Amino acid sequence: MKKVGIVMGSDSDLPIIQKGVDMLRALDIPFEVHVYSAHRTPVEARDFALNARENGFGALICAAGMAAHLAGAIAANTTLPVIGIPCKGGMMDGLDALLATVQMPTGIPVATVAINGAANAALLAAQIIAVEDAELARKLDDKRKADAAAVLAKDAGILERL
Ligand code: RP5
Repeated sequence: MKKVGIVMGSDSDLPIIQKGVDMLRALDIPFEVHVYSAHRTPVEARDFALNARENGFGALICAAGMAAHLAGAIAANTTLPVIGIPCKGGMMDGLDALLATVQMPTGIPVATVAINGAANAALLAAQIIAVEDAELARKLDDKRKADAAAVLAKDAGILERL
């Protein structure tokens, strides 16, 4: 199976990506986690992106806050699908990172999830990998069913909680 790469701009982003790591582990998807900054380590970030396909990655997740250029900088150097997680924090509490991540120029797409949306980023990466992996697609179907059953169980019990 192809790996998912998670890159964060700083180790201070670690608590945010934890839910994504947990999701990939729950789905038995191989992954790597790296700290590369678009600004502080631009050469390492570029080299990671340039080599990602031949290194066995199928999708990349990039988490960064504030002037969040990491996902775009990675996407500029690979045609693998790149998913951006804008991280909460800074003066604008993540809105700055959301806009920096989502407003990509035509030709270099970044699939941007919600601020701190690491679980959805991992699920989207899983769905990308699952295009060519029937077993993983089945796990994702099972998860959808389990999630729906959990909501319906709450529906059945909601009156007792009022
Ligand atoms: C961004 O700046 C990082 O992704 C992080 O969200 C934010 C702050 O980084 P540190 O100053 O904590 O290293 O580049």
